[in-house]
Amino acid sequence: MDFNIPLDEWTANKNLKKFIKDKIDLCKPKNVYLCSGTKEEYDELMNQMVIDGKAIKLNDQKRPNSYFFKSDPEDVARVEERTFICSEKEIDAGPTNNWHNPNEMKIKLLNLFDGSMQGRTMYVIPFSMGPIGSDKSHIGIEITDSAYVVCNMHIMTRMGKKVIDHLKDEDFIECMHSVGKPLQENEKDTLWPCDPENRYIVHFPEEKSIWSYGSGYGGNALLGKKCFALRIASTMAKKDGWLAEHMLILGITNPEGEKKYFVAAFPSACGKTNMAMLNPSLPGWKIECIGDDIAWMKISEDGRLWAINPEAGFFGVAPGTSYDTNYNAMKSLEKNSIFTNVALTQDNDVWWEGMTKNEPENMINWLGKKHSKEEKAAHPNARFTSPAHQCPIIDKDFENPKGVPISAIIFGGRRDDVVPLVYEAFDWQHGTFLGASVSSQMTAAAKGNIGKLRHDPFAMLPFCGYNMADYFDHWLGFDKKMTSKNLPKIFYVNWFLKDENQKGFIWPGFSDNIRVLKWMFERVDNKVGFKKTAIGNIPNIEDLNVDGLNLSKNTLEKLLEIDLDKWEKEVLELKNYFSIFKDKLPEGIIDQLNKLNERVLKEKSKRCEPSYKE
Ligand code: SAT
Ligand code: MN
Repeated sequence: MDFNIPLDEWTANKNLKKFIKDKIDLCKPKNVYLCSGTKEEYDELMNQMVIDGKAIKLNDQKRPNSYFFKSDPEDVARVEERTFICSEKEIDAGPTNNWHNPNEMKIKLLNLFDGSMQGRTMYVIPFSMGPIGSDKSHIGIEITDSAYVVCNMHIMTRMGKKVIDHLKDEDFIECMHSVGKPLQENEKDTLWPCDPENRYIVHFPEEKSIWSYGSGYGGNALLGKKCFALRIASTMAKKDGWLAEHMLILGITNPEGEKKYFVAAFPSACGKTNMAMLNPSLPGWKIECIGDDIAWMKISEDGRLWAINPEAGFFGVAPGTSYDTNYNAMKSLEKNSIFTNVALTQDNDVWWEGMTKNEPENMINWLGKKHSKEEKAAHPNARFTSPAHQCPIIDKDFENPKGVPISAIIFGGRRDDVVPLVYEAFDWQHGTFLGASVSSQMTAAAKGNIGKLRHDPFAMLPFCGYNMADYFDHWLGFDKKMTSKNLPKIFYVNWFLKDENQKGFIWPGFSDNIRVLKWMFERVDNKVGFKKTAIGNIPNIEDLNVDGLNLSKNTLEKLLEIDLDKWEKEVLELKNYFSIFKDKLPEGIIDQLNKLNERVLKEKSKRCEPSYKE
């Protein structure tokens, strides 16, 4: 076998050498490339893809060192229905995951991977999720036949020789990936090889391995992201007493210079990346970004929860991103970035719906055709891959191996009504219940009926690698591991309330969300009070800074309204949803649901009492 460098020179790790040799025997590649992680490597791979017609180099004056890719139109997003958790026991995957018998699945995969890299290069990518050497980081080895994956991993992870040097005898997560398109002799490659009919994104939690076949796209192929950092890591976290969460991490500094870190979990299409990079509208307040998608949190000796972002880049949705909606994301993607399924302008730059008010003339759409006004120029799930350090507000502790201490945990969803702008959990158990209750109305960005409610506990629905009921249990008991004075406070937010006629949003959102973060910041220090309600603690109206927003008293009341009739229905809705977990549903969740029900009914009965006695 032809290697770019001798395997023995590259690593002395016996397990790693065996892993690579076994996979060569299985996949039968033309040659093997052991990644160094250098800029030269990245440039060479990109150059070759440009020569092969798979990538277009963008205008260097406008967007230096950046590349455009268009995928196969059938391979544009994660494929949840083709994603499997192959735990030994079916019950350990739970009702929210697709389970398959691990032995049968292995046989299926071995068949698919047998010879799958014929005629191709097999790349070996050592990568660290989290700063190299941090006690919170973990190492993976991805084997792939896609140079596009290698280049994306260059941006999204710390990868290459430095990880190998660190690995020594340590363990690593085995990540196998093939686009599933072996090449016969003299067969010409397609521009985006994949096998949409045979996609499998498979996780073996007990042996901590990932096998992904048939897709070259995002979370299906960049195995460090959702597959490792969430699905496999969540099972590791459960076992070893930490948290692997689908959460952004931000730093918030008040005008007095005091700083705190918050994490937040939202289902898709709730503006998570925008919040991670928020540009505050309140003078003197500052937001800094640690991460926009994933948080790994462990308890340190001080009894506090500390978080790192396991990723090194942003893999963000392009459409809707503009200098107005997310200035810092736009700055992050000004150079050294990869764009997938966006539109190409006539001067070789990128464009997507929402980037500018007016559409540039003569664009090529994501399908490679001349753009016409009737069609979308960019695919709604078009993505940018950009280095995190290019974000103008990247936090100074982004690379800190210790991570950052977390003061508050925020959950949220998109709801026209029912859920107020913000409320605080009574305690950790109640906060866990809020996480378990996360639901969001669907937008056009997801498959399904627009407006329909989708339950997405902790925004982890497609990402929890084990039985979600056991995950609730892990959270319910997690407070015991921390010292009580340092427990993060837990909040729930809804930026998406609409007026009675369901027309516009009544909260301005975006930069003005700082006003809600400010209240939370001050709640953490008990500097402001709250009003106790049946569902949780809401702000006293005077504590919510709405200066300059021109909100009517009516609107303000609506933002913080708890409609008890609607909450009675909400309790039933939740009860119905939680029934999918059958007898696995932890007592703690049942208890919280019952208490919520009692509080709502009690409040309602108070409301019905005559306000005067005859
Ligand atoms: O494709 S990714 O999983 O990386 C992004 C997403 O779908 O959330
Ligand atoms: Mn995500």
